[in-house]
Amino acid sequence: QRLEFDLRAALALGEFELFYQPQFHLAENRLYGFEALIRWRHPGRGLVPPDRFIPVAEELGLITSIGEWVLHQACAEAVRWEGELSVAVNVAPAQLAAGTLVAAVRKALDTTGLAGPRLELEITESALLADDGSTIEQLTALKALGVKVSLDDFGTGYSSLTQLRRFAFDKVKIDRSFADDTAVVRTVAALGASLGIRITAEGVETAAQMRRVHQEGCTEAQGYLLSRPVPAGEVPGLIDRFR
Ligand code: G
Ligand code: G
Ligand code: MN
Ligand code: NA
Repeated sequence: QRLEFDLRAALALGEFELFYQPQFHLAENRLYGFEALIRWRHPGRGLVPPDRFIPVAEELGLITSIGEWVLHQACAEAVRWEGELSVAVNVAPAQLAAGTLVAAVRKALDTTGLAGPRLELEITESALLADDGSTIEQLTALKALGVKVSLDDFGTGYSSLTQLRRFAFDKVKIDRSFADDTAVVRTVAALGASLGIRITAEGVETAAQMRRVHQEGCTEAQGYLLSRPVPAGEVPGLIDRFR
């Protein structure tokens, strides 16, 4: 109850912030961008993780306005990073269902000056399941802006392969629950290679996993081994560390 009440005010009070986790290009052996991950800095509760409040925000109908804040904030912070690093933003299914995502992305790019190709949107397949055609249409319009579209948490749903045929995703992110499953990593990497889709291994926590996902053909990796998500202020230091 109390959480719901506070959540309604959080945006106006400026209590949200973005943490960033590095995304690493394996073949080129370099940092290429960061995934933005929202946190709620609540005065009494401390740092609230998204799993605690995103579902509530969805129920309360707050997710589109929070999502628009995330888009703007991520683009505004990324445009100041050194190099042409990309920023990946998670998009809730409700943002696509609302039909306002394309306008929100265009506005974020226009007001911050971030180039479209530096923005990646991470979509889960649940966003595509309910699609009446309008989701694919929006994703197509986003690609026309140069924005990249990734299929997130790949393998956890029950129709992942079907979703790959419905839209030309730029990237597939293998869910972190498969980080140790060589057969799955190898098969999805091979699928990506034959379809010309970049494949990210998520949840890479050990050097052995990193070697394996590289060897099996993933193009990119993300996980605690490289870095946990860090506050925006620590991003420049991380960029230096990866140079
Ligand atoms: O940040 P963490 O690793 O705890 O993220 C937990 C979950 O919350 C992940 O599924 C992630 O995709 C989701 N998440 C993080 N930030 C955002 C955001 O800005 N918008 C939406 N819709 N989901 C997010
Ligand atoms: O659903 P999505 O892939 O957007 O979620 C990202 C989530 O994964 C965030 O909660 C992030 O903190 C978490 N995460 C990122 N790297 C690792 C990792 O190496 N191990 C684990 N257990 N979680 C990770
Ligand atoms: Mn994600
Ligand atoms: Na994911």
